[in-house]
Amino acid sequence: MLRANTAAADSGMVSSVDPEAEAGRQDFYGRAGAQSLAPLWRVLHGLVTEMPQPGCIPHLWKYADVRPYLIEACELISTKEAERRVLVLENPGLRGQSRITQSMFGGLQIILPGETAPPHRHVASALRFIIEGRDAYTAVAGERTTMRPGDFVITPSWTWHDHGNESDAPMVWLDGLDMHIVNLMAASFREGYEGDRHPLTRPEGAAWAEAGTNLLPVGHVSKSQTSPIFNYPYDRTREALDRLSRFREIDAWHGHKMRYINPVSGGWAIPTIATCMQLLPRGFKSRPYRSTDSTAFVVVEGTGRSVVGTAEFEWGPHDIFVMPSWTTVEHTALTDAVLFSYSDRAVQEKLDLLHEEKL
Ligand code: GTQ
Ligand code: FE2
Repeated sequence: MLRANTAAADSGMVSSVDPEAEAGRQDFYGRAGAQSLAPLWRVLHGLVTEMPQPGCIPHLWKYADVRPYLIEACELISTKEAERRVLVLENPGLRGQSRITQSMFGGLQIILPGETAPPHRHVASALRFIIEGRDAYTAVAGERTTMRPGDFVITPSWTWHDHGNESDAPMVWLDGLDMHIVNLMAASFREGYEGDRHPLTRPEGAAWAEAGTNLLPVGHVSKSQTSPIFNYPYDRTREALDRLSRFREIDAWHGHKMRYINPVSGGWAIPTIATCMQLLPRGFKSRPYRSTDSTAFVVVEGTGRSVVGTAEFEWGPHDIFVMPSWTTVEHTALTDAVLFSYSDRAVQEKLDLLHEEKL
């Protein structure tokens, strides 16, 4: 916002104010400023912009370029010291702010065999999207889930969570968090937990048994707006996409695209973060699309090309790219391709802010 203001001020686009007449107002501005007052007319159009002014820019992280840095980080710092060994995916338009888009955090976390990442909890909600390795676990609110590539895992707001890798290979996942939304409202709390692990109080698979098969226990009471399912396994998602593609007409803008939902409410799985998985069949070329939810994509399978605004990205498995707000995107799938994505759409929909355009 500040950046947009400054840029607009430089180009004289903040307002309709006559720059020549401004000279005679400087004394007033000085005295008003001393009373913590400022003239709106100098900043109005920078505050209420004609269209979205995303600070983030289109960007592609090739996993092959990123991975060596993750491995090197393992030699430099332990999970104990780091708490979470994560390299933040910093949008080049928003350097130093730990943002993949204006509103979303994105990072790649690596955990080696035998390591644990200590328990803590925070108001910010997190998603994990598993990229590499298999059979490490995360424990959330006393229940473990074993994670495999393509799984979408949720850490709901204010739930204790710790991670561990008892497999024989490194594990890497994408972390997506909403802490910038939480911080916008100064609503963040965080708490550490003494010890390496939080006690397990439920058997693995408990959440899935309760809510994973379109059944709920009689008398079930939702504790929050977050989905009670905290691991959406990739084999189920992939099968659904495959079956869909055999009988449903394809969407010209999105291919075969599914939302991850909270089965209790039908709403988004995480109340602040919209998450989707889409299948783009080989040869599919999407029609141009734009929306106000800046979106981060993770390539799960396949290869393709995306034109995002004026940028052109060639992507393959594990690559990550960003589509900024109100920036036109067109995807072309060179092979059958599967893309995971997340954005602040869940918030924008609830607040009636979302706009989209299908060209
Ligand atoms: O794994 O708990 O990338 O709390 C940032 C904050 C990961 C986590 C992040 C976190 C975590
Ligand atoms: Fe955390």
